[in-house]
Amino acid sequence: MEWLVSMPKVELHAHLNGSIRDSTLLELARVLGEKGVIVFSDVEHVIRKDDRSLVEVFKLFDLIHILTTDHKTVTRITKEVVEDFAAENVVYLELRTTPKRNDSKGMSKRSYMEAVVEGLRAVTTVDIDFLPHKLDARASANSSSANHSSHETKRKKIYVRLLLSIDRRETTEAAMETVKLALEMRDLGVVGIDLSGNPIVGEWRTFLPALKFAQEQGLYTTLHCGEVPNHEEIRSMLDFQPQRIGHACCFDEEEWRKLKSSKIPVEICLTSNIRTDTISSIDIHHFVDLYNVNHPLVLCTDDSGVFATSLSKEYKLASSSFGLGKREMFELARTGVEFIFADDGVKQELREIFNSAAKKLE
Ligand code: 6MZ
Repeated sequence: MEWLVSMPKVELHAHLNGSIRDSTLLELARVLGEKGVIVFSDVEHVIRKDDRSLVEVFKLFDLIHILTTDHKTVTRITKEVVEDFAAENVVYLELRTTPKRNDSKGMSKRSYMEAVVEGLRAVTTVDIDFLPHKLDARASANSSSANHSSHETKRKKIYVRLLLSIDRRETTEAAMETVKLALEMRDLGVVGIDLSGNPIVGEWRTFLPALKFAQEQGLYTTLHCGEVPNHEEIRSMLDFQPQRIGHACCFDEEEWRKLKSSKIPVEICLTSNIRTDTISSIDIHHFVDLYNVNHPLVLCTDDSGVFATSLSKEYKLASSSFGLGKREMFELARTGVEFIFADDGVKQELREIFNSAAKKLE
């Protein structure tokens, strides 16, 4: 496990509110319990439980959102989540979150996202690079000198970029609002749009106008695709040609063929799929087939808090379940760099990080 922790890794599928430390959730629940907003003893066991069905997971998210949706907390959890990923040598994190409006807290989708960005600025345990390089030449210069010094002082550095999620409960207008916000926040590190939320809720065609607009405007898109066997939707999503998809669990033969010929990279979330029973057992996980045919893949956590996992644990699970050694796991991590949504400058810097780590493997 030690080498999997120390190896550089990229995380491309992590939901902010799914990645919160249990200790933070319990602390927040205790405070709201004291204020009489919730009954702490009712929620404590829900937070502590780590084996949930897909339906229970979405109930838990509703509870988490009650605990976290104020500006100060959003800033806090963002900072903690980034620091936790950096602590296990994630060198590039694409963090996704659903911008939320909460009138009782004076929160708009924009102010929610500003609180997230505040959380990125608040990161202290590592150097963080979250602004696009081409728009911020000075930051880039600073970051490369920080990079240089980080090499000398061994201070860690993490690149973070943001994806704004559209929740499947939302309307076309609300989805469009999220895409417009993403466009306005490109200079603050927003690189794309994700479609997520309970897969049995909502219709794909509701979100299509907003997703098409995002693509036309040059935002990257990734879709939760095939978490349930909705074949019309899966085919239509593949026709849309997003830059990546998440999960790809419930595909039929025709859809596998379509996916493989499309070469769309798949964000694989092993523990999440097993815990939610989307895949009945690890030895029949589609990772194996996709890996064997060399389909673009990246291992991800999905919700490290909700599923009590970490990216290193996901690598360990893949390594032990599928018999992959050190070199193979390293190459798997390294290819993830090719599927990131950040600009080519970041990609190049990440390739260099992996190149120098590769020398130590030999
Ligand atoms: C689909 C998921 C998900 O956006 O509030 N989310 N959507 N499938 C999954 N697999 C288990 N896990 C998380 O983070 C929480 C939100 O991310 C989506 C859900 O919409 C959930 O409410 P944010 O930061």
